[in-house]
Amino acid sequence: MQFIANGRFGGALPNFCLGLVLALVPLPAVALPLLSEVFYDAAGSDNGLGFVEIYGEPGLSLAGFTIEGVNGANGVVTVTLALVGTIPEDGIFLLADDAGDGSSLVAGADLVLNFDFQNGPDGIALRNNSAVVDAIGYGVFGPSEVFAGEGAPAPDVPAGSSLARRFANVDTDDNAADWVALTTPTPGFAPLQSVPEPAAGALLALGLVAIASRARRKCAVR
Ligand SMILES: [Ca+2]
Ligand SMILES: [Ca+2]
Ligand SMILES: [Ca+2]
Ligand SMILES: [Ca+2]
Repeated sequence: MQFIANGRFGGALPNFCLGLVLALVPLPAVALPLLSEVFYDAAGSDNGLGFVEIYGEPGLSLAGFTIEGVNGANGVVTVTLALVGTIPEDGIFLLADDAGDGSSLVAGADLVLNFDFQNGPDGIALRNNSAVVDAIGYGVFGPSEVFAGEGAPAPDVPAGSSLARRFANVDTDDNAADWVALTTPTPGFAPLQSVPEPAAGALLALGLVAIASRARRKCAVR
């Protein structure tokens, strides 16, 4: 921010003014697709009950995308699942575990493959070819263990509970902040954070511009 150093403020911009400048910078759009829920430990046997939800732009082809299980004990990838198909109209793609006969006990699956993610500390990653697009690590990781998630780990949840993103369209790249335990898993459904209506957004922007112009006058007086 060259103008701060060379501008008429003659050095540091007062924090108050800097805050307003930052407030006027639009927030970046969240990069999709994202993992939106994982269910790795059903009560009793997990077979046919595990699932991974992916939230994305409807119509996006998942060719080249994979889901990986990462062992928290040593970082070794325990399973790689190649995704097939496209994100459906509702934005939620549901990958469910094969019960052994090609079907799953999870209703509404978009894709059935065979997997059984481990209980924590462990990790699940969404990749697009070699790039990690999104990842979650859950549980308490010891010093010699490998956290393959983002930020700080999400908690390990008891059998029967899932881990879900608070809002499927919000990703701060901190698993501890973004994910919560659900005592009742919700395969195929996810809450979204609403974006302001264009009218409300415009009013908000106008309000910020008015505040900023007042602040600019105030800051320039110094
Ligand atoms: Ca279980
Ligand atoms: Ca299975
Ligand atoms: Ca992320
Ligand atoms: Ca869900």
